[in-house]
Formats: sequence, C-alpha cells, structure tokens
Amino acid sequence: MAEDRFQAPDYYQLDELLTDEHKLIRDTVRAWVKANVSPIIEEYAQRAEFPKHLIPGIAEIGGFGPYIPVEYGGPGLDQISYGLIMQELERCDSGLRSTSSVQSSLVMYPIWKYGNEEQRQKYLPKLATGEMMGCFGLTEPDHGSNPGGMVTNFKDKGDHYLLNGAKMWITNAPIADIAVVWAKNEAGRIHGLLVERGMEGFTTPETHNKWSLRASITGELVFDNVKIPKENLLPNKSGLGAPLGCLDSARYGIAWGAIGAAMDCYDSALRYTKERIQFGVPIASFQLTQKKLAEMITEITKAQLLTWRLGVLRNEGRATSAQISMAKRNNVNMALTIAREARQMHGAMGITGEYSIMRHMANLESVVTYEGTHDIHLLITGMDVTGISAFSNDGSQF
Ligand code: TGC
Ligand code: FAD
Repeated sequence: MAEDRFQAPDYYQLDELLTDEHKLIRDTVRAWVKANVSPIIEEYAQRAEFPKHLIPGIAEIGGFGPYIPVEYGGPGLDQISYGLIMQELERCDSGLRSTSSVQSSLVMYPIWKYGNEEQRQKYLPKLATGEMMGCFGLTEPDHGSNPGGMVTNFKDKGDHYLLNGAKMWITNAPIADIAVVWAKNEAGRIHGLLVERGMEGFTTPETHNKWSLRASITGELVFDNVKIPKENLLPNKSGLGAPLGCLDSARYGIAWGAIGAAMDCYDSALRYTKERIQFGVPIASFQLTQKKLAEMITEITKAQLLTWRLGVLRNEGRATSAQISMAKRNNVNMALTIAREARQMHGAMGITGEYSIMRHMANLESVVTYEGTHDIHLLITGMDVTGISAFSNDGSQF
C-alpha cells in the first residue's frame, strides 16, 4: 500500500469548535494509526485476518470505552472525544473502528449501565485494557432488522439459567472472552446475559467468505443448553429498549467513524486528481472532476456539523435516538457515495490495494447494513416525525 499521506479536510474551520483536549486526543489517535496501522492494514484485509496484535495499542489510545469513568478503568472522556477517536480509527479501516465500537458501546456500555457494581468491577477494567475482549449478540439467523422477534431463550432452573439458541453476524465472536447476549425468559421478556468462553455448550464458529470488513473477525454464537450462573444476568434493564440503548451509543460512534472513511477517500481523490495527468493536464482541472470534489467536501462538511451538534447534545444528555438514527444514516450513505466516486476517480488504480478506496467502499457496505440498515433508519425518522410506526403491520396501533 502507498505511503499514508492523509491530510484532514476542515473546510468550515471546525477545529475552532474543539477544545485543546479534543484536538490532542484526535491527533494522538491519528499519529498512532499512521505509525502502526496504515502500514499493515491492507495486508491484513487481503488475508482476511484480524490484526489482533493491535489490541493493546487500541486500549492505550483510549479506544476501549472512551467515556467509561476512570473508577472502572476507562479514560472518562466526553462524547466528542469518543466521536473523534471513532473518526480517526475508521479513517484507516471500518473494521478497526468496529473492534473499538463493539468493545466500548456494545459490551462495556451495557455492563456499566445495566450491570451491578460487582459486574462492573469484575469486567470493565479488563475490557478497558483489552486484557479481555467482548462481543454483542443480538442478531439471529431469522431476526436481523426485527430483533424483537428473537427466539434465543433462557429458562430458570433454580440455581442457574439454561440458555439455548444462536446468534449470527457477531463482530469479534471468535476471539471474545465474554459475550453480552440478548435472550428471552419464559415470559418472553428480553434480558442481557454475560456468557463466558469455556462455558459448556457455548461455541463461536467463524464466518468466512466476506468481501467486506475483511480485517475484522465475525462469527456466530451457538448456545446448546448452556448453564449460566444467575449472577451473570444484567439486572438493571430489560426489554428491547436495553439492547437498543446500546445501539444508540454505537450508532453515534459510527456517525463519526463514517466521516473518517469519507475524509480518507476525498483526500486521496484530491491528491490523485491533482497529480494524474491526462490530455496534458491534471485530471483535477476537468469540470466533471471538480464537481465531484466540490460535492464531496460539501457533504463531508455537512456531516461534520451534524455530528458535532449531536455530540454537544449527547454531552448534555439531550440527544434522541431518532437524531442518532438520522446521523448514522446520513453519514454512512455520504461516505459510501464518496467512496464509490473516489474509486472511479482513481481509474484502474482505484481497484488496487495501493489505495485505501476500494477497501473503504467494501467495508462501508457492511456499515450501511449493520447497527440498523439504511432503510430502517429512514423509517425511524419517519416514525419520529409522524408518530406512526411503519414496522408494525398488524394494525394494532389504529
Ligand atoms: P419498538 O416497539 O419501536 O421499541 C421497543 C422498545 O424499545 C424502545 N426503543 C429504544 N430504546 C433505546 N434506544 C433506542 N434506539 C430505541 N428504539 C426503541 C422503545 O421505546 C420501546 O420501549 P418500551 O419501554 O415501550 O418497550 O420496537 P420494534 O420492535 O418496532 O423495532 C423498532 C426498530 C425496527 C427500530 C428496532 O428493532 C431496530 O432498531 N432494528 C434494527 C436492528 C439493529 O440495529 N440491529 C443491530 C445489531 S448489533 C450490530 O449490528 C453491531 S455491528 C457492530 C460493529 O461491528 O460495529
Ligand atoms: P434483514 O433484516 O433481513 O434485511 C434485509 C433487507 O430488508 C434490508 O435492506 C432491510 O433494510 C430490508 N428491510 C427489513 N425490514 C424492513 C422494513 N420493515 N421495511 C423496509 N425494509 C426492510 N449483529 C449483532 O447483533 N452483533 C454484531 O456484532 C454484528 N456485527 C455485524 C458485522 C457485520 C460485518 C455485519 C454485516 C452484520 C453484523 N451484525 C451484527 C448484524 C446486523 O446488525 C444485521 O445484518 C442488520 O441488523 C440487518 O439484518 P439482516 O442482515 O438480517 O437483514
């Protein structure tokens, strides 16, 4: 892969909205990524291998639970810092950001918010250092966009629970030490359970054959009469709102992360079109090229403003789930559109591993699908503005 010459665009001088601490955190992560990940990421993606050796480094830059309080081993940062870390990681590769998102928002967040003090003390410090890795099991083979229909279930056996079912498409499943698993009890109520590697009847087969997120590891979670100690149930929240609350945090991080991928594609396209000569002039001098670049920087700038404002609202505890959906949908779609355009602007070189473009483009096909698909987020906005859910078609609301 060519040398990482990334220069971040800041068309509206948004740096002025950041504190010195924000800028320090962002620049530290950017430098770590350039030195440690950019030189190797293409190779790992081509081999479809997760660069596991990066885990301690991700922990060191605050990538595991950025907003988890210091008393539980986290760095206790604000939501804008969290967003900037996601942006810098995904600037390199969506899979790198996925590793951080899952550990932070889908594993540490539910233990912090829905767990008891004993669970927090037992797991959070080890998750923050990467000594322990986690994964999040919500999606099932027959229940993706509609997780409320899940069939994975647990029964109360007196001194333990008995868990049965399967989860699919689970990031980090094959390397996880613990899984936060969402399952229904006998009454059909959804609860979170902490399932630990080594429990009898629990397996995590790897999912192969992916053309997207190749440097991230994905797998299944299979539960065949797994005995779960009662103290492994997250006691402080139940119902579908519990996993969806974790998704709010992860989707917020993705809204920032997608900007990183878009910035990398734009920056590469800008440099390439200024250097590449055709018809005796740089291809950046053609109006059609300039239109593409102008639209890219406009969309990136709009997305930056959207996420910055969302970060302020989240810091104040005022961001709604629907606002987060809008930002996730808009920014990921923006990044995917830019990646596709940038791919074309690099000509044949755009399909090679010399540039990060094709990898970003393929990765973003997963990002536009996971954490709620593009259309599901559109319907969440539709529901928010009309007050009518398009998800339930049994007519019960009328
Ligand atoms: P609905 O009736 O609307 O809601 C059920 C209950 O949940 C509450 N709720 C939320 N709570 C917190 N945050 C949110 N975002 C919430 N959205 C809804 C709601 O108030 C209600 O509470 P209550 O107390 O009244 O019961 O539920 P529904 O069944 O109609 O579904 C709504 C829908 C479709 C929006 C939801 O199911 C959905 O978001 N589906 C998409 C599924 C999804 O995003 N899956 C992601 C899996 S994890 C993943 O992809 C990780 S990738 C990680 C990586 O590698 O980076
Ligand atoms: P489906 O729900 O079957 O959707 C198929 C199509 O139908 C989509 O275009 C969708 O928009 C459309 N559709 C569905 N319902 C409606 C509707 N009501 N109206 C209009 N259109 C609709 N899940 C986890 O739990 N944990 C993870 O760590 C995790 N990691 C993932 C990693 C990767 C690489 C990928 C690809 C997925 C991951 N997922 C994970 C799963 C992901 O969240 C689901 O793939 C996603 O929620 C969509 O579910 P589905 O694939 O079953 O698609």
